[in-house]
Amino acid sequence: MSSAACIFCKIIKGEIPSMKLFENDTVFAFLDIGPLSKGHSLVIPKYHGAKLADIPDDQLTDILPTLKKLITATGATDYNILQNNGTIAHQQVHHVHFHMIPKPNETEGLGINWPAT
Ligand code: IU
Repeated sequence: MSSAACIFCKIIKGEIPSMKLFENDTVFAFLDIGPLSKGHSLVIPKYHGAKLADIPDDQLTDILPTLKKLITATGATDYNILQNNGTIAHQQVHHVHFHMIPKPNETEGLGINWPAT
């Protein structure tokens, strides 16, 4: 299921370009266009739904393993996983997405190393 008007569905379909990091049958991962830190990335289910409770269980199983891949790829040792649902909760894009936000070590910095080894 996808929504013609949804910007993240357009990113999944390649109609809008993105810095893609990973893709399989159910998930798509890419760099956030407005990063809060270097390596800030998003993991989204391909199934279109605005909030987590809208997504079938079998469309969510690859989300956490993909977040782990991004953590490994950035080399992040400290990071936040964030997932906003609803306008009051500061959700701006109404297609479920999980943020992976590295908290950089100021002396080392962070680079992206992809694919993860
Ligand atoms: P939020 O959880 O809905 O508040 O976060 C939306 C995120 O989507 C935000 O960090 C944006 O920078 C990001 N984003 C993006 O990466 N690419 C886009 O085309 C759009 C938003 I629109």
